[in-house]
Amino acid sequence: MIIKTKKDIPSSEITPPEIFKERRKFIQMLGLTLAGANIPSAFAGENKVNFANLIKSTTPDDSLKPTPAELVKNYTNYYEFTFNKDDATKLAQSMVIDPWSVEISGEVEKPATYHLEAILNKQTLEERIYRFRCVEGWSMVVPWVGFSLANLLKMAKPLSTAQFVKFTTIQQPETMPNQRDKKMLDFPYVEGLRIDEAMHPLTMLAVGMYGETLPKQNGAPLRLVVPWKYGFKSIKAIVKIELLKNPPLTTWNQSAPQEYGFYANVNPSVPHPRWSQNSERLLGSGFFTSRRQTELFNGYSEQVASLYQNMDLRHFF
Ligand SMILES: Nc1nc2c(c(=O)[nH]1)N[C@H]1C(S)=C(S)[C@@H](COP(=O)(O)O)O[C@H]1N2
Ligand SMILES: [Mo]
Repeated sequence: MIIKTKKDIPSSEITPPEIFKERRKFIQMLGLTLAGANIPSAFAGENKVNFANLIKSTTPDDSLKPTPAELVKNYTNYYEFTFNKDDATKLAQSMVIDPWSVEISGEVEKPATYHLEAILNKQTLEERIYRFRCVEGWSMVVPWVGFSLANLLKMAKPLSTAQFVKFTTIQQPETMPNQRDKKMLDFPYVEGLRIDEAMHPLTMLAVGMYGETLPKQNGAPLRLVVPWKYGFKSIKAIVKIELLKNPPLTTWNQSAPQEYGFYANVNPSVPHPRWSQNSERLLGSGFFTSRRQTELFNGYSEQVASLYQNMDLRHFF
């Protein structure tokens, strides 16, 4: 079992019963046992309540109803395996994700390679319900479980020269057919953020969703989630995080620079060269339901617009 939790919060008294129950369920799903009355602290807690409130106050309530889990688990983009959204669920099951470690290097005081357990032992997991908008024009609402990327980056002590963060997906050609055949994209899959985007409190690393360990097809055991950017920025199965002076070359930007920018902020007024980004099909909303209007920054303007104050978003796409 790859996911361990801290065992140092003494009693259930401080936790509202609902959350305690969910936490118990989550821990059981991870195959962990509760030692006596001790509650491992790595799930939910106060953060979950507070964070959910924060998000709900800035997005319409009805649209934050989570998309049915079965849809999210069976309609995935994972190009290392397939270009077909229905097939990754099955194909990704051959991935080997235990043991798992993540290298953090570059412009940091303390470069290190951490076992995933060591990372999680230092984190309090939170559930965060985020909108997720793919550049192809579909969207979903997902209750992710994870922690702020900033928490992990701080462990490595970034130097003042660290201006960008580069993320790399695992190379596992034995289980990933399109890596073997070198099809369509240059692998490994690489993504990147500016340092202030990476440190933003909305930016998270997810290890679970819907109160369960992250399914392999959704990016297990560790993926990025950046809710105000198009889905391709939310890179799966991360094994390397590098802090850099200069912007990294990212997979989609490199393969089609005129179609996929480095920033890739959700923006209904900047069309993809081949289709409008004005609206989206919310998964599970039904055949006869009209498409929903896509929002600037995917609805997170209040939290992130200040990051782009001096940029013309029509050009930096
Ligand atoms: N390594 C890797 N990460 C990836 C992808 C991929 O093909 N490989 N697809 C991206 C795209 S295009 C989207 S929309 C989201 C989809 O996440 P989901 O399949 O969990 O819905 O993952 C992103 N992260
Ligand atoms: Mo996507």
